[in-house]
Amino acid sequence: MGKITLTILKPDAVANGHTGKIIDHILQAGFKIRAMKLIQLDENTAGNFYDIHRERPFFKDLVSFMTSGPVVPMVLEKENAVADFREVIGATDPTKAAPGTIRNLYAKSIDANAVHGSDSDENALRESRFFFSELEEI
Ligand code: FUP
Repeated sequence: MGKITLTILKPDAVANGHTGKIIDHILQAGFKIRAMKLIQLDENTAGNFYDIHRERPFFKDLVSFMTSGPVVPMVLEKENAVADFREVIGATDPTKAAPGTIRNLYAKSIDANAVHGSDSDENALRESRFFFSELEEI
């Protein structure tokens, strides 16, 4: 069980002014913030982050959405971080996200779904290094 996961507060969450409430939700759920920044992704960076989805039909829309405004990537720390965080955010499609989850509370659609959460320890590490290469101990 890994201790870190990577989240991104997506452009919809930032644009709608939900960052404070979402960060509070994450802290209340027992996660510690190891790293955090606000950045504007360009097409190349967003495409590389979602490289695994490059051949999927929604890839172009995903990149265009993720570059539509600033995002807030964060490295979060907690025992069993990856699985616990996916519980906290809920299903990818907010209409299927359990009541009280971040996506249930703040997401509008499957693409504008407020937050990203790593899906494995391996990806948590890769994604954390992707955004925070300066954190050598991760
Ligand atoms: P998740 O792990 O819950 O973030 O979801 P995925 O890795 O399956 O998908 C990554 C992102 O692709 C989602 F956050 C939004 C986008 N996506 C779509 O736009 N349509 C889909 O059908 C599936 C994913």
